[in-house]
Amino acid sequence: MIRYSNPSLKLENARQNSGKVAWRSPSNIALVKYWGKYGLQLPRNPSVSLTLSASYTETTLAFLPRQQASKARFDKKISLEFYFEDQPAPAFEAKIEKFLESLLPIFPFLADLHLEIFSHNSFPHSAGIASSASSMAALALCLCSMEEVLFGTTLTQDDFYQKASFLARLGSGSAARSIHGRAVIWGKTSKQWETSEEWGVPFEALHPIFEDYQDTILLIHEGEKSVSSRAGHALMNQNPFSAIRYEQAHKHAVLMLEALQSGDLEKFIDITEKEAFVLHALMMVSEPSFVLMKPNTLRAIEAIQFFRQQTQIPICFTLDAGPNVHILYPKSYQERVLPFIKSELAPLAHHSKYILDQVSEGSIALD
Ligand code: 2P0
Repeated sequence: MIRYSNPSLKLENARQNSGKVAWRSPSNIALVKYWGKYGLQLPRNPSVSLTLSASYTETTLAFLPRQQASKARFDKKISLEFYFEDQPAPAFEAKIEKFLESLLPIFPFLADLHLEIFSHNSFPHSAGIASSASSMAALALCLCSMEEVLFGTTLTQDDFYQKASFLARLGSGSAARSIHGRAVIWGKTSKQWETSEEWGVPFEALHPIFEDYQDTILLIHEGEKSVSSRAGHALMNQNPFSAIRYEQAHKHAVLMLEALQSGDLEKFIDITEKEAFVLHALMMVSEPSFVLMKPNTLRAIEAIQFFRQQTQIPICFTLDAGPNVHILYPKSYQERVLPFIKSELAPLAHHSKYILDQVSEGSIALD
């Protein structure tokens, strides 16, 4: 039984049968990493993230009865046109089509519609910034809004976001966390916080220092990764260190939430950097092993740690599944940190490029 399935959601029962909805969803950066999954995109350990703002996907979903669409496909379960950056994108379209097909038990009305999806990112596709989180979150929110347009509002706001996070997770695990703003937990934690493996929940007790925390993303290397996240997750099943890792991640999640609540930056930095290192260490001991860091990733890490030691400024780094370096620091230190980034870190980046990002409110509906 799939959660949220409702066979009565047929187009013949809809209040109106066409419309257009749009959402902007930001990317997120994990502090405690999701790496290893089971079943239907369920995480092997809890993860904790900060939601960003400058790096986002905007998605518009237009829908009308399949019978009325000139470009409708009647040979497929889902009739879809997908445009990325205003161009037809067959590879993405195939992925989205498969995803939407898997959602037919939840949204039976998809079978009777023709969908046009337009999506674009605020960051270049080749920048090496994960777009699956922001794009799947925006799509999931569009689907939930479409359901409201068709059948009226039946969910509370909290339940609406929970459902969107659940759907986003089915598309891409980390997308479950991009629905909400600020700090988000996904996966069961051992402490008092109410969390779920099926959707992300906002961390309500966040210390104000993190509400506008800075994340400057140093674009060390642009281009496709040699190993996809999907393949990386799968390799955790045979990784000899996986059991120890999952136990550690549970402990780190609790410690991280404590730091996020108390504003203890020493603890925050300690766990954040350990998590970045362990993620890449797990890749290096996978069978087969792989390395996603580049020489300049390590140079940047060394420079950040040296700068922290010299200045006592609470700056630290984290890494996603790729070579780019996320530089994290409180906004109040921006004036002292930016000259350091410009002079010492930017030269390590591809074409000296970096993105100034910060923690945000989360996804927003667009007109
Ligand atoms: C994370 N990453 O917690 C971890 C840390 C990358 C490094 O989640 O297969 O794109 O779509 O569920 O979410 C990247 O993996 O993987 C990821 P799928 P996803 O952010």
